[in-house]
Amino acid sequence: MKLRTLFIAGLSTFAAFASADTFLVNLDVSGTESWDEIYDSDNFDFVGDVGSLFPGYTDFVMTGIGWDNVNIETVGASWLSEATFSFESFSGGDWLDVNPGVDDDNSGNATYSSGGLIDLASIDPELPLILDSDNLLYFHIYEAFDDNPDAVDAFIHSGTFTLQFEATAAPVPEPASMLALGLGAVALLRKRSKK
Ligand SMILES: [Ca+2]
Ligand SMILES: [Ca+2]
Ligand SMILES: [Ca+2]
Repeated sequence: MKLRTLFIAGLSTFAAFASADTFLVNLDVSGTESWDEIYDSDNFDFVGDVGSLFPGYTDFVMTGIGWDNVNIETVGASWLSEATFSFESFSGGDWLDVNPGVDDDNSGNATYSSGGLIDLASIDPELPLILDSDNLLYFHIYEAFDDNPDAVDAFIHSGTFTLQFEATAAPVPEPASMLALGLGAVALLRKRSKK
């Protein structure tokens, strides 16, 4: 079973920097499931085009993350700590894993919140996730230990992740080159009208 659900629920621009703007993306993970070990074909995964959410921007970096009301119910002998929410650049070159129940090496049902946005660079300069030039974010859920092979290890009954991105405005054409493009279009029209 592979669930593919559009879960990017909202977005907003909330700050401006000298050279980069900051954006928020909300991911609703309600109704997803954690199945097997990393990259297992049974796992929930999704590719989100961050660039399409913020047209005109480039060089996206995930600089912060938060989660709220993430309810995890384990199955069988699986532990709450094992459900892993993983974010990667599409090529897999850069990544960030989040285990909301990291302290709970036990089975059960529990709800987790980060208590706001976490500034990744303040924890480790290596943590901010740099997207590739395609601006694609690969999101998947996997089990740090697979207790139930080819079967669900945990249900995610509710939860929202908030991702903070910084990006820079894409270069815009110089006025001179825009004029040249305009003249080219006029020339093309004339050429066609002679036929
Ligand atoms: Ca499993
Ligand atoms: Ca497990
Ligand atoms: Ca499997």
